[in-house]
Amino acid sequence: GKRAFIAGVADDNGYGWAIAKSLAAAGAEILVGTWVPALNIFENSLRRGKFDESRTLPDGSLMEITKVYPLDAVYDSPEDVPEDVKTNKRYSGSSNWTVKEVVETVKQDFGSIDILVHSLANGPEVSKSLLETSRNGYLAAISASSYSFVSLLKHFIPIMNPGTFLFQVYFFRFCLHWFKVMVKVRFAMITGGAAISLTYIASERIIPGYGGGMSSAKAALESDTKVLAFEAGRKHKIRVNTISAGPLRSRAAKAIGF
Ligand code: ZID
Repeated sequence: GKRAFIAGVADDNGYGWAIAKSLAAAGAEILVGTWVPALNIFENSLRRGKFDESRTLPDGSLMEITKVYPLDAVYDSPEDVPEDVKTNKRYSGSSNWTVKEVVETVKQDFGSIDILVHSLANGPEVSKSLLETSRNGYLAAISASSYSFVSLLKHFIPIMNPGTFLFQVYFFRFCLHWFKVMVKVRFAMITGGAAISLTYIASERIIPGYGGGMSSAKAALESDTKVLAFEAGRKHKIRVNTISAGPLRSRAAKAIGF
């Protein structure tokens, strides 16, 4: 079976949770990365069975989350963490939650993963129009929503199982009379390591209300997906994609007021 790490699960309302369930139903082992300030509530709710109903898979069994990793994807390594965050009560109770440390811990625990899911975003000034957005708000949106994917992929790649290229041959027409066989050959990378993130159409079209630099962050995420697919595909045989999501009443969407 495959092993998936899903970054950005802190309750049972978001895309991360739904993706985790689909992967679990398909037989994958599930690891999740949960934002440090949300960790306690999430773990307590899991333990108390609050998610048992929504953990139910199509075959009636419950999705097992093998391990929950505390994660703050705006910090790459401990040196990047400012003093006030380090000493913050919500952070000081957990350890090894920077991207680099999370990947090191996953490596120690399991050795490798096959699937990386990035289902996280944060824009502190999302309710402000772009014209009203401060530099800090803009950079924070890009850091949490775009660079977090670059960072997670960069750190996970060394422990991601590479894909293999497969020749696919289709006989899509066979005419006995003429002995005419038309063959289509495709050279495709269809197995192994894959990374995916979630984006939003506000990257391309004007969606009033999706402010604070979040539209910019999604535009960066989409462009990065192409560049990273090229780089990670060539060098490491890992696929990189993003899905432009429809509306889902998650915690993040409620914060935007959508
Ligand atoms: P969610 O709240 O379940 O997930 C976001 C997670 O990110 C939360 O668990 C946070 O704790 C976590 N997080 C925030 N900051 C950090 C950090 N620094 N480190 C680690 N974790 C952090 O919300 P979700 O499921 O909506 O979001 C998942 C992904 O889907 C995000 O990339 C969204 O931008 C994306 N997405 C969601 C929607 C939606 O409707 N829910 C849409 C498009 C994309 C969308 O906004 N019409 C109107 C709106 C939309 C689509 C159509």
